[in-house]
Amino acid sequence: MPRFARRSPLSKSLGETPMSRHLIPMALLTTALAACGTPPQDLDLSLRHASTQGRYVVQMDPPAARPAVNQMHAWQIKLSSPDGAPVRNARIAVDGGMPQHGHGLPTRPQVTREVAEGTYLMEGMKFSMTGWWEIKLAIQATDGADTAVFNTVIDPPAVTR
Ligand SMILES: [Cu+2]
Repeated sequence: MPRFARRSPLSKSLGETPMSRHLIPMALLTTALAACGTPPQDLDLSLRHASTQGRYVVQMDPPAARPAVNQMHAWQIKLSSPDGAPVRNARIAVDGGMPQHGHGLPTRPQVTREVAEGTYLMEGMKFSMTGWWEIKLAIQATDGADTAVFNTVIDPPAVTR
């Protein structure tokens, strides 16, 4: 039991040593929290770009309603060749996480089917907190293996009355 545990709240509020011992950790914690919630200014938020090695053009279509924290939702992925032809029969694996927090996705999203030529359904997506998330795709298709990374920022819910 820490020795100051028996002291009255009054003696703590007078700024005696036991209280001031907490000041430095609290300051560090505050700084860490501020850094957590701020995505980099130059983050590429484009939802359509070439895959890492340029084999494909990948377009991510988010759900019509902005994904809210802790809500399962689905995206569509449109895969085409650099000249714009839909890429059929691809296998796409999904990974991701929060680079600033060092954790992955809370679920294991799957690309379940090709809903139209070159358009794939990614189900089981969930963001468990606000902030910067990376979505990483590993693509296997006729023109070879490639990867693509997208960034998305989940905003805190709007204040409502
Ligand atoms: Cu996080």
